[in-house]
Amino acid sequence: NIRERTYIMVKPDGVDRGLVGDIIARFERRGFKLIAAKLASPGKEHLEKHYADLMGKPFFPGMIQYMLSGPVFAMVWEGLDAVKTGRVMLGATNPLESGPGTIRGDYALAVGRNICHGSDSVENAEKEIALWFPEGVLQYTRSQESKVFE
Ligand code: DAT
Ligand code: MG
Repeated sequence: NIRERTYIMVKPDGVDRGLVGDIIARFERRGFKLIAAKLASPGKEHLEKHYADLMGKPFFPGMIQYMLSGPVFAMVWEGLDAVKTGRVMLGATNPLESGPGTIRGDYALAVGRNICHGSDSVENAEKEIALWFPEGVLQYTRSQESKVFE
């Protein structure tokens, strides 16, 4: 689906380390279309909603504290197989298992400081987009679309 959308977020460590531009550039040059983006300082309740599936895990409180340590950069990217391809570009959850060339494999070492978030299914992507962008996303056509998609 060339209209598939995924929610990608640079976490506080990534923003603090100045990696926002690089992460945007990777998705742009791959051919994905940016349809929403903002710097945000979500509260605890919002983050607990985002990570609701992980509530009860031993690392959950520490992970929420880390997510509250500074602003995040929230984005929605659209394009062919955006969810799965986005996850491949991020790398494995544990950066020690992320291949070089992936965002986590290039910039991170610790699972609790892994720089970025990406939706893990189309269904969760739609939920996350609604949670982070209640104001909606944009629709527009790029001039080079036919050079990127068949
Ligand atoms: P992902 O972010 O790859 O989708 P996830 O949804 O399973 O991974 O977990 C969300 C985040 O929680 C993950 O990016 C980092 C943190 N996390 C996961 N497992 C962890 C662990 N064993 N120890 C510490 N933090 C962990
Ligand atoms: Mg996840």
